Amino acid sequence: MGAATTTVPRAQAHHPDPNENYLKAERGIMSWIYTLDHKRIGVMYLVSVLLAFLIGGIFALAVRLELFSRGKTIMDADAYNRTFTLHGVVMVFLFIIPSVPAALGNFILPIQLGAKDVAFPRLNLMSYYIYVFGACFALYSMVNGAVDTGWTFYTPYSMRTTSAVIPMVLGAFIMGFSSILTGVNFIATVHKLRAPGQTWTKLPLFIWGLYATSIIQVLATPVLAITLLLLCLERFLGLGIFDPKLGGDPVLFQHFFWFYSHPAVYIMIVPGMAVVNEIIATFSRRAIVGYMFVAMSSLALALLGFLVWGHHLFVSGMSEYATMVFSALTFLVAIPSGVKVFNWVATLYKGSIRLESPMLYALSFIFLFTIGGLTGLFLGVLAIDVHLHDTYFVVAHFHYVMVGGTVMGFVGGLHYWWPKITGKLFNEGVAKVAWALVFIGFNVTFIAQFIMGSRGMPRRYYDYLPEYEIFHKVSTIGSWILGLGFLTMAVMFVASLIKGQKSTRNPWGSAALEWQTPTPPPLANFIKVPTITRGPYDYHLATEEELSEK
Ligand code: HEM
Ligand SMILES: [Cu+2]
Repeated sequence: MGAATTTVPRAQAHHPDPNENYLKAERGIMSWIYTLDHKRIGVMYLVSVLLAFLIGGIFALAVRLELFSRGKTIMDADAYNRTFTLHGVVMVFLFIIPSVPAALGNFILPIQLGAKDVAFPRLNLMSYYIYVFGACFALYSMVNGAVDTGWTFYTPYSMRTTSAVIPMVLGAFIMGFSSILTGVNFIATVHKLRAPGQTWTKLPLFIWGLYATSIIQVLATPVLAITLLLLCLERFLGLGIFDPKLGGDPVLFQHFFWFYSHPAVYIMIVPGMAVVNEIIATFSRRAIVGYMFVAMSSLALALLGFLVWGHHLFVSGMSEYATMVFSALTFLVAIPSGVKVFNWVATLYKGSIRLESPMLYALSFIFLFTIGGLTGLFLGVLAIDVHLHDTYFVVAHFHYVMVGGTVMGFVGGLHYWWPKITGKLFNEGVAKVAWALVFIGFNVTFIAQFIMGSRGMPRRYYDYLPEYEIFHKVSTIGSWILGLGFLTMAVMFVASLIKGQKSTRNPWGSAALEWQTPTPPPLANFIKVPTITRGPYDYHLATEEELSEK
């Protein structure tokens, strides 16, 4: 069994050479549109999520610019509500959820397994087009008045507003299917297409992370789908589900929404953690300490993530008993998160560390995610959350996890696998400058928000009291540094595509399987189906030739 029996159902009419570089094996736009190659689908996702990141980033800069001074700066209150909502919706549904799994995961997962493709290549392509279809609904909403409810679509306001809620909700509904199908595909692939010798205990931790993520995607996303469908039904048919005026219960919406969306925050962070494992192993030239604990902590996060949604509703009107249970359960999720952080730090200890750009992002992840996670514990304390709920403290908390965590992991992974994907090297000096700008800009933006949040600045407000002005100013200036960092990075990657040096097979000298096949990989991923005899981080077992950077 295993990769040996993988079928590669490609356009059979003209047989492209499976040993040819995947970028060159077939040519022309049609060869991309109809491709069943997971690598090309990964690249198409990558282009799409980067575009979404750009759009979401422009909205973010606009929100920050508006808040630079009190009163009106560049837009009125109504436009402001729409802008921060669009920022949230685009970043969550169009960018961060598909970023690591669908873009990087699609490309890397089958190669790391030693497989020729994912289990269901046609389903994979369909997932991509479902994502695009859903994104079109979101775009339609944006140009038709957009949404002003916040990305959480809370009822009863989302029932009553005249903004274009329905197309946006349908867009999120449709994109959910893409997420579910990718999850199903990855689970089947990990079970069925491991190369000979690729046992569960030899799987790269990136795969364990994506496997855990897939489970959440399959189990949690349908709940969001039903919830959004109920919202549409209530709006169209006037059924009283969430709107108290019709006899519904708005808190029910919050329960449904967070029953998906708390697990969804693990759909966002676990893949980021998964990337970090690969980078840390390569750039400390060492096996990850406590491999099995790190692997199982991903599954633990996937399961525990389902038990804590109530911490978003501490002040929404739940029984006191329920709030205590949810608070206690919330502390439990810190354990598997802590396991990862401790094991990474232990891996770094006595490792031969090289501070190249992917590693800088991985280290930033550890540092920033720790701040994000620990402030989550503050919020999980009932008495403290009463004060901090719906303040900028929460905004800073989740940006430390989603940007400081997931985005750092994604961007680190993008640097790490960029030569594998494109076959080109990038300018490491410029990459380091971009990293420094991103790191400084991010902290300046959000530390200011922690402080003003703890002093009571509410989130989602258009205007503020004079005592908050200095923090808003600092935060906005931070956002410009951050934006400049990403701009520098974008220029660096485009320059690499145009005139980058050709990459060798294994530019980072990694022992992992994806670096053992040619760069860029051949259409069938490997010239010959690999037989796995050692783990991905077994530097002591890897041969000189395998680790060679030439
Ligand atoms: C150590 C783990 C974590 C703990 C203990 C934790 C705890 C919390 C708590 C208690 C809240 C509610 C605060 C309030 O609204 O008053 C919250 C909000 C939030 N958290 Fe976390 N969290 C953790 C990890 C994460 C991760 C991994 C992500 C995303 C990748 C995340 C994203 C968010 C978001 C988006 C919100 C705010 C949602 C909203 O109101 O719009 N959190 N967190
Ligand atoms: Cu949560």
